[in-house]
Amino acid sequence: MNFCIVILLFLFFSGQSFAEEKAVVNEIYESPFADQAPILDGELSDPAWEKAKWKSLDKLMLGTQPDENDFSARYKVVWTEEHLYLIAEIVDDVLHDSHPNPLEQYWNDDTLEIFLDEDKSGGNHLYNYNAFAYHIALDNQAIDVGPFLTEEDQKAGKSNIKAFPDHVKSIWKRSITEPSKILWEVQITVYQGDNKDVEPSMIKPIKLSKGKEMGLMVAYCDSDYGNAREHFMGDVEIEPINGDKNLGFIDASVFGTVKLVK
Ligand SMILES: [Ca+2]
Ligand SMILES: [Ca+2]
Ligand SMILES: [Ca+2]
Ligand SMILES: [Ca+2]
Repeated sequence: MNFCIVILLFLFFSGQSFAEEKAVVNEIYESPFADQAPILDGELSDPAWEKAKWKSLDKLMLGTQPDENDFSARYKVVWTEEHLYLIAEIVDDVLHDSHPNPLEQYWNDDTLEIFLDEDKSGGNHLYNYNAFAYHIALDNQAIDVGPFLTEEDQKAGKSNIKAFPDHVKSIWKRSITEPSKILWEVQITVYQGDNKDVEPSMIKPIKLSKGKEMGLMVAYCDSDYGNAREHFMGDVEIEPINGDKNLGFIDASVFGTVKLVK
């Protein structure tokens, strides 16, 4: 074997093991049980929210680092047997929706994005339902992309980008005293996360129970002007690949972990 090839192979494999060694370990978020389910009204008044800890969306995944008036946010999660509940407290100076079609460039408008991998399998979920990336838009609709279409479906003008009204319900409200601050309250019905090649209608909701762990990453696409987001901020420290941290929309392995506790 050529000496240069041996050196290159050595560098390749030693680089791989180095990357594995310094892999980021994110803390598990412990989500408390809600004796009383929160009421979806964009307010923190439910007793259940008092039991949960805040987690910040302070990790830059794409674009430039915003100052705290441009964007800052934190969230909490609680659960019942029927639903996962999330509330996000978001400071965003400009709310902007430049693509009125909910199915068009939904990641380039102001969007609360919740990545959920029910069975915590990790792995590719871009064009399947191994995990969901719910893009919750300012109109409160949650959008994600699913499996590639057959040629027949494409010819019939069908889309593999879908809204998930049965999975996600949400409402947001501005603070009267601090108008650039909004509270966004979300109810998620958790659907099976082990489906790779099926239609959403074939995926069933599951009941939640104490001790369950799921893959979870929460993020926000901040778009204040123009037709693209300026910042994409999340709650999970991601090990970059070739400098790229925007990996969550493809690979569920980069998500953090939520553990349901009582
Ligand atoms: Ca509430
Ligand atoms: Ca902003
Ligand atoms: Ca999965
Ligand atoms: Ca914005």
